[in-house]
Amino acid sequence: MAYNTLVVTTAQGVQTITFNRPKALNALNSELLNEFSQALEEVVSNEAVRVLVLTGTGGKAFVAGADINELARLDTLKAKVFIHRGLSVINKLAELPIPVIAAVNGFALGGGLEIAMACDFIYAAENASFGQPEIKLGIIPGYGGTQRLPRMIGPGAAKELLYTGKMISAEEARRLGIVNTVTAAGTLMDEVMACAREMASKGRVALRAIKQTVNQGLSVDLASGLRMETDAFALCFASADAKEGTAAFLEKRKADFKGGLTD
Ligand code: DAK
Repeated sequence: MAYNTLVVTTAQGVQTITFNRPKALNALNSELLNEFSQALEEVVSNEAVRVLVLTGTGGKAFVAGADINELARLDTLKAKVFIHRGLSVINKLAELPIPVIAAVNGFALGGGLEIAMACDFIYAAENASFGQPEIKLGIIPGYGGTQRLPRMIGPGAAKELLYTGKMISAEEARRLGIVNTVTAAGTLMDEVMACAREMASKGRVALRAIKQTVNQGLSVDLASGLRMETDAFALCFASADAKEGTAAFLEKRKADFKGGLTD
């Protein structure tokens, strides 16, 4: 499907969705949110996609937040619709059954950082910058920033960013634990793709089980999380990929995971 505000490409099991409103630094307007929601639906229904990568068009921005032109026109009732639409997209992203990497190539501000944090992890170009500037607009984050950021970096560091709205560099974001890897600007996508292809070559059922167990385990006590792990571990043995992985080891060959969801 063709989109106005996104570019979608797929190669070797890795789909890349590029936010594409360069004149507005890829800010999130209603059209982009609607198209992103549709693109995520298509990812869920396409078994050939094993890993998703999100990035922004141009060298300047991943996503510079919600579109402030639209924000300025909100009243309370319109804000409710805006909240509902935005949250359902972020939840859909966070709950995708495949790994998602945010390749942050520039500004990741406000809703842009919130999208990146809803991915499984973040790679950033050295020129990228991060922040939750909502406080400067007299509002607060609405796509999970008050919840995901403290869970990621602890309440003290998160509150400082949330209360001041200041921007931090890619290197500072790595030091705080927001970003896994910082790359040279020109090599970001190569490094992200190498990581994505590595994951895409693994068993789909096991990847899904790890993602769900880690994510759900973070909001329960350790004993409950360990029980989830036990169930997910057992479930993996229903997959052809588990048989292939163990057989390949014993036969001293490289595993060829097909990624099927059933035996
Ligand atoms: N919205 C609309 N246009 C934007 C934009 C944005 N967020 N960010 C940049 N642009 C536009 C600029 O207006 C400019 O357009 P023209 O003037 O050329 O037409 C163009 O992009 C280039 O920007 P600059 O000229 O400003 O470029 P600079 O390099 O000088 O500065 C910057 C880059 C990223 C530092 C600056 O553009 C900036 O501060 N942008 C705004 C960042 C920001 O505050 N983002 C919004 C955060 S608030 C909600 C859920 C979520 C949210 C809200 C509600 N609910 C559930 C209700 C989310 C809120 C946010 O994300």
